[in-house]
Amino acid sequence: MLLKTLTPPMQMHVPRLLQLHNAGTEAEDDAEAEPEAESDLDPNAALVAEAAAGLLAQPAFASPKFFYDTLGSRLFEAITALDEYYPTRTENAIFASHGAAIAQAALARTGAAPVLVDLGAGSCAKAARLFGTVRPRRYVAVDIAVEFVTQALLHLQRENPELDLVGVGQDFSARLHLPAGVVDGPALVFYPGSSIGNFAPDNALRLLREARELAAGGALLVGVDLIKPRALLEAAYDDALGVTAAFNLNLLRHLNRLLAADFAPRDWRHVALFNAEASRVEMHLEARRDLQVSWAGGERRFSAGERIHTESSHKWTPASFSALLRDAGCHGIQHWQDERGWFGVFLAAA
Ligand code: AVI
Repeated sequence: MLLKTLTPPMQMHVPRLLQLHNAGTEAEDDAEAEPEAESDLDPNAALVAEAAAGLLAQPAFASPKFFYDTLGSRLFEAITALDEYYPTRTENAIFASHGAAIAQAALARTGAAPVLVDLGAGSCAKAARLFGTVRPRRYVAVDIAVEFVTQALLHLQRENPELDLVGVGQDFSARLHLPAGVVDGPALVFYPGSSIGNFAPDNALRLLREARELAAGGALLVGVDLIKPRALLEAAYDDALGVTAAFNLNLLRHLNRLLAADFAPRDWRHVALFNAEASRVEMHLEARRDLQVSWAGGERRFSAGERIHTESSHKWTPASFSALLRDAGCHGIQHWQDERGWFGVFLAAA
């Protein structure tokens, strides 16, 4: 017979989970604010209004946040395992080779035991790899997907029973602003995965400024995809297996649910191209034929070849991203990159 030895349960901190959305936090700050519109109070109504406005725009667009329903999140996980999609594995390799040096340099800026703030935390796996070297006294996971991050934190709590864990549900694409007291000393604000590239440069600057303020004299640690030959970039966003195409087309299924729309994914084609002038890979959905799409409260005709712009993924050089960090008020910038110079991990004092 197999006997299991059971160890007594360890003392655990229960993760604190704070669910916020940006309109709510702004209203708290501004007692004189106008009464909020219905869409400011109901995050779902705000998403519906945002999605419908994008479909009616000329040219039409949809925010990349509409990729990430449950299937979309799984498809993104699959993308990170593709041969063509180099960013995730290259960033991992940089941390594997230089993780100790990066942590040491970060702690030189924040002091020992910083608050570690993880933007777009998701499964929390990337930040968890820093726990051993950075030894944060608190880990704050910020993500729009509250349920996903809650599950991840509950799992992390079992592995790290002594660590103070906080989850914040927030769409920081509009504004990054955490509740008072969550960051109560120098912080290391971690934004991996080249997600900063999904912001247009003026918005990336705004987010970095907010992250610098949040770090309160600590530091920012940001993963950034770098410019490389067009063929490599376009293959990374249009893989041979069609996983990225499915990820892009799945946005239409998400809009169907959100807006009660009648998009037929088969009527649309995935397009990925490098726009060298704007230094970004763009993803679009292109109508295969003349068609009409309807949703609750709206409709639009699309001609064959007409596109919905679904994502821009900006690519930087070490010099241009360092300049952006300086414009955001950071200093003491260092960066580590892989041997091919495809991806950079930037550390900056806040
Ligand atoms: C999440 N983000 C950094 C990815 C990117 O590379 O821009 C999203 C993605 N889109 C297509 N493939 C991956």
